[in-house]
Amino acid sequence: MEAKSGDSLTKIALITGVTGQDGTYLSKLLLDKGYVVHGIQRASSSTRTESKNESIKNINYHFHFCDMTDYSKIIRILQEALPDEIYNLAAQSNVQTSFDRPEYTAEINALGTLRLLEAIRTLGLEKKTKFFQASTGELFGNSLETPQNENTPFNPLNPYAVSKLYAFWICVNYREAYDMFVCNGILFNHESPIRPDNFVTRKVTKAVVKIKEGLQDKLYLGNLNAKRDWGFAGDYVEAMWLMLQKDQPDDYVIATGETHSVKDLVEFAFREVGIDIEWEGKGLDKKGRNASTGEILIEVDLQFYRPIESSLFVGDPSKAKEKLGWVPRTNFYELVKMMVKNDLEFAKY
Ligand code: NAP
Ligand code: F7E
Repeated sequence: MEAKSGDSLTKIALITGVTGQDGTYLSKLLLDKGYVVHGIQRASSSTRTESKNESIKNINYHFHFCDMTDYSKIIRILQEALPDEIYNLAAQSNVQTSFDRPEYTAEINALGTLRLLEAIRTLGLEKKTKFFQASTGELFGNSLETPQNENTPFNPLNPYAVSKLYAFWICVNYREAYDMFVCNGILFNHESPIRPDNFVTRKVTKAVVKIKEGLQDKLYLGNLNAKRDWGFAGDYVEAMWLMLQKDQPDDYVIATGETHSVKDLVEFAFREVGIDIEWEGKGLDKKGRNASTGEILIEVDLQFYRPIESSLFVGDPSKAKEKLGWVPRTNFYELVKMMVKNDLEFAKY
């Protein structure tokens, strides 16, 4: 099937997962740059409604209902949009959920990516359309190397990471086999005030504000010792765009290069509302007290532990810095501050 190719100076982008955290930031970034943006969202969005994404009010924004399982619909959308750039952000992106729904996770994350790549080929868009794949630092799993870079071997430790491993390699395969412009962004954790609260940063900042306001008694968490490399989503979508502006496709680690534990995150977020935390006990018996009142505010709950996980992630973004000129602008403390501030504002209404 041959698609007609438009010949306009205005660039056209297609974003899957446009209702998600990154989709929201990326659609704004591209619209601000003058792109026409086509967004794919599910008919029944599980996390957010379309009204949360301000971009949809822009006249250059067009949305399409489609599930990543629906190949014929994907074909029709690509045929209509004829995108210069595709950003594949749609995913079942929660690691914990992937243990409960491994097959669904593979269906969307692995085969969904394949469907998009095949649609590009089927429509003869290989030379027109550049493709960004939202890959993940979770690919590294229990890596012996710290920090992890583009040459670090993969060792995924959960169904989410395994599904993204397939997506990573099918992208490399289509790049090499069909000479397509395909980039993997190996993204480490990135957060924002619109991060859903089934991820630990938002769960913590929301709880901190509710506890401060007297609306919640305690915060129950899983592995407090896990260390993650947390950056700001607004910075990471810029890296996605930069990758597709290069002449040659490549894969890049996008990370801050710093790591912090969940315990650090909790301490810092509470400090932002004027509460100092003191810890006592070990493992499942570990508790965090309000240092002034002695009240127990944090407890560990086994249900938030994963069957297996890496205790330490930290990425090395040197290649992105050198080749893309990308550096993270927001550090961990600024990020947590931003999230707590947003939740405090929200608590007023
Ligand atoms: P997110 O907030 O969970 O957004 C995921 C998006 O995918 C949502 O728009 C969701 O739609 C959509 N989606 C889920 N299942 C779908 C389906 N069957 N058909 C169509 N759309 C579907 O994720 P994010 O944090 O923005 O992350 C964006 C991408 O980067 C994901 O691929 C994620 O795996 C990857 N990534 C994220 C991080 C991170 O720390 N944020 C790190 C590494 C990689 P609904 O709104 O309908 O649920
Ligand atoms: O967990 C620990 C948990 O769910 C972070 C996704 O965007 O980044 C994200 O995956 C850490 C883990 O994110 C709770 O065990 C402790 O060590 O916020 P999270 P994630 O699993 O790192 C990667 C790079 C992605 O690609 C993913 O799409 O926090 N943790 N206690 C907890 N985590 C949660 N969710 N809830 C807790 O109560």
